[in-house]
Amino acid sequence: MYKLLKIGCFIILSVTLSCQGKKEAKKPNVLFIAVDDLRPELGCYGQKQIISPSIDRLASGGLTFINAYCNVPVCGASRASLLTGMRPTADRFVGYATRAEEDAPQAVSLPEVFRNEGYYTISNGKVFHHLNDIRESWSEDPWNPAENGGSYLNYQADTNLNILRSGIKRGLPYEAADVDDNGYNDGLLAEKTINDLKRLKEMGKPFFLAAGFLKPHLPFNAPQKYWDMYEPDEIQLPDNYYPPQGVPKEAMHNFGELRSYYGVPAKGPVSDEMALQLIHGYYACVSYVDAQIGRVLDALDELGLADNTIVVLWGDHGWQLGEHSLWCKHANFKTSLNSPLIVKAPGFKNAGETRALVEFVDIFPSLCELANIDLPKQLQGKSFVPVLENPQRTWKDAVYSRYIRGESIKNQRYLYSEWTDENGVIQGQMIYDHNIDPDENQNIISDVSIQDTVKVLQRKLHQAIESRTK
Ligand SMILES: [Ca+2]
Repeated sequence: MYKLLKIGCFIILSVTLSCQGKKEAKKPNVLFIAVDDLRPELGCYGQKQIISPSIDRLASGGLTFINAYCNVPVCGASRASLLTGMRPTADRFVGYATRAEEDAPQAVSLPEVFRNEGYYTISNGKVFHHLNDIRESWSEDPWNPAENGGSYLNYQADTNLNILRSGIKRGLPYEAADVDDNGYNDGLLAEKTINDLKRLKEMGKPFFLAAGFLKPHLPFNAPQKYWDMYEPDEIQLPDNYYPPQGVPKEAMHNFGELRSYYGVPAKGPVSDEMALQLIHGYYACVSYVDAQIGRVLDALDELGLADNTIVVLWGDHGWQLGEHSLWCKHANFKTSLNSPLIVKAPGFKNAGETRALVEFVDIFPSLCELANIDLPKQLQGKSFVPVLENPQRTWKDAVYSRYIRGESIKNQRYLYSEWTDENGVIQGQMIYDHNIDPDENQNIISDVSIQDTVKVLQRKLHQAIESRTK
């Protein structure tokens, strides 16, 4: 009798343990890859000139969102919005140096939600703009090679180091140094992330591992070999190296960020020679960072973690590489707002691309749904998991972005933006028809035939602005 009882207890205990084991095993890990200033100029976005085999490989096993829009086209604000799942307003998530914990003190962050569910959470590189923002998000101190003993400028060439030492200005906005991958920050970041993957595997807990790569943010510094991947003769200025016809002045800017570097004039256009070097340098940085991402993805495979890990890769906003005669981000054009987003999740075999409109506030609820985690109250986006299930399905009819006073609404066909003064009086408007003008060269706001469309978009935009103030 005692023996039977003992066997019975053993069976019950075994079943309980194995169920717990199963439940633990089902919790997917998250590899959360942010890439600073990466625009969707990648092979998997149909761009032929760029060399991005690692990101393309990730995309081939996941879903590429062709129409992903950031909610605010500047680093700190975009990240704070994405990581809290809340939209920017006139008072919240405005500039590059946004602190999420100051602008949204009530918010629980995306990694914090996972940490509260028993995940081990790690932040490497640039995830929040400030390393210690919402510190309770992370199981251990966040680490960034640019801050832990390094620098964001990260120059290695004497020319630039000498300019920097002179104290006149930063160095040039680019450099090609004869160093190996770990000679710049992102190589070190890949190495730390790979070591963390090994450590996390040993630990055996579900994890949320964030790797925030620092390139292709200015300055465009990359090892020489990545510059050598591109023939200088094949680098060209964009077809629309001029402002759109009929553009309101509010839409344009002076690309002050670029002007803080040596050799860039205080006003007016950069020389064509520098423009081509900038494009070449951006490409070199994309290929450099792509190779570092490849190292991390290889490690994920080799450690046998890939099958149970959600991989999400995003660039925090777009970038003008001369389009509209602009450089940098900070604008309401598609070139600043349309951003890369690739998601590979266990159990979803629909590799390919989707044209569904999604926005960065949707990432938070999507990752929660994929990991079966309850949503915190503050979220203002919508999970796009149904799009992972069926990439062709009808989805959001519009997405929204804002920058300073410019408010934008994008539907499948149009991108409409408006700027108002303190009293709500409209100062500038622009609308582009992406069906016939995907590069946004002609603002058609004055066309008689577009006025009804503008009214509809305006009404939706104003309703959205009112609803996001919480
Ligand atoms: Ca950025």
